[in-house]
Amino acid sequence: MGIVFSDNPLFENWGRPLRLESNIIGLELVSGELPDTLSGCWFRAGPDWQYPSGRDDDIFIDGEGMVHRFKFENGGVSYRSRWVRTARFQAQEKAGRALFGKYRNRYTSDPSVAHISMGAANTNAIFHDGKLFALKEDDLPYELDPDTLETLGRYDHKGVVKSVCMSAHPKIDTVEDKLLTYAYQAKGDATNDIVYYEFNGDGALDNEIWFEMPFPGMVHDFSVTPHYAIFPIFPMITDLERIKQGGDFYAYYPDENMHVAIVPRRGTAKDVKWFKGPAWSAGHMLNAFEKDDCVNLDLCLYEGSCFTFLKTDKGEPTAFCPPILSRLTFNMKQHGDEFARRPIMPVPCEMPRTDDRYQGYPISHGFVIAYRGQDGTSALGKVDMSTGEMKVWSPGPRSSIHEPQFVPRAPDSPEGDGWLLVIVNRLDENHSDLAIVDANDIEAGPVALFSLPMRVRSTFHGTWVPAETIATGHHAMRRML
Ligand code: V55
Ligand code: FE
Repeated sequence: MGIVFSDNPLFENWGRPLRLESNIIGLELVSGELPDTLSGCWFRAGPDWQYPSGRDDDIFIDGEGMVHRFKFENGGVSYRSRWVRTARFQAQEKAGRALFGKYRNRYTSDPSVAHISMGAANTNAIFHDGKLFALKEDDLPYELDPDTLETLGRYDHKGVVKSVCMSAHPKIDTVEDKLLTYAYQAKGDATNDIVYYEFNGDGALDNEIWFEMPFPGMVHDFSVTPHYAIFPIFPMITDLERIKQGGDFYAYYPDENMHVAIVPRRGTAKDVKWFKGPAWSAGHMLNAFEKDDCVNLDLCLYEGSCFTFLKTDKGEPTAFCPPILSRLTFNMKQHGDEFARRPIMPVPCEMPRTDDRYQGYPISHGFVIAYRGQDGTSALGKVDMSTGEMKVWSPGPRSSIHEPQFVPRAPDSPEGDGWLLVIVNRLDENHSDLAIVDANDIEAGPVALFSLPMRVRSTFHGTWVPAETIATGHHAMRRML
């Protein structure tokens, strides 16, 4: 029989499934010198494809999760990658073939796995309460051994979690040592329920707020400030009848609105303040902060569908629109439900990140993947949040980067003072590099550049975990306000 992937462009060139579990002890240093204060692990997650699906409609946000770890130790860097052995992965491994259907549509799966979650654990890797988790928003977290990356099993937060799934975009408060997270469609496919959870540093549930969205939309990411949790709900909607008939999990509804729920972190469902806007969308939030009577949310905003592979509710294709870093401003004292929007920076960008110690507070800089060509190349961008000016480090011709990771120089260094870790794809050379860039001077290029002998297949999101946090199980960063 053999393994044959479809001729979907998704699987061509850089997208070719890699399906490789790696262990490289000591990456090759190409140039520069590793800063000697870097000690810890960078965990990331991304999709790969365990088996060909036999369909031609696979999309890039599907595929079985692979966790990746760059370990910075004793002046060198090692790399390891492992599949997440989800229930889905194990069932397919046993059968020796793909059993699960199209993205999130359980009705297109093999009947033998109808009762098994489709969760692929492919979106993010986080660390809290001494545990490493691989996340996908349609399933509970999978716990992994941070040392071996072996899968330990599905995690329900010591039995307290009643939602059937958990977001892949929690916020970790690395100063208060808290996990702030949520689930959407939290009672199952196409349900309107959102639940917000706060967990303490010992994993105990500290707060839980349930409320309902106006429709079962997509809530891929959210944001937090000291007093609020902010949930943008986009008109990419799940229709149970459509998925039962084998249709797509989300359709884009251009005649619907985006909604934003601002939830007091110590409030209840009746304290939620609602705002409403055009049929815009976004995957990812940069940051939010409170100022005077307002909550500000900075995000990579699309004036339409953020996914070109989605169809509209009428089955028409969706138009491409660029992600523009924008600020939405919500006045918490006003009576109406409108909000203001202003662009921050004109260059399309995605995967926005910050010095995460300052999530929820006004920040001076954001770090992004900046898209400047149509040829698949990209660059590292550092955006000045007060002027909108962007500084760029371009990794060179025929190269692209993964989401950057900020690492503070020290637990108490000022905001934005630290390093950026960047995986660089050498698109024509079939391998990846690891660049370490000084966040204070990204235009100077990497202070250290390491080379891998193979590709790191594109990853979505990840987390830096200092060696001390891995050892103690607790986050111990400082915020200098
Ligand atoms: C997104 C990503 C996903 C997903 C749903 O970027 C939405 C948005 C990586 O997987 O399943
Ligand atoms: Fe994401």
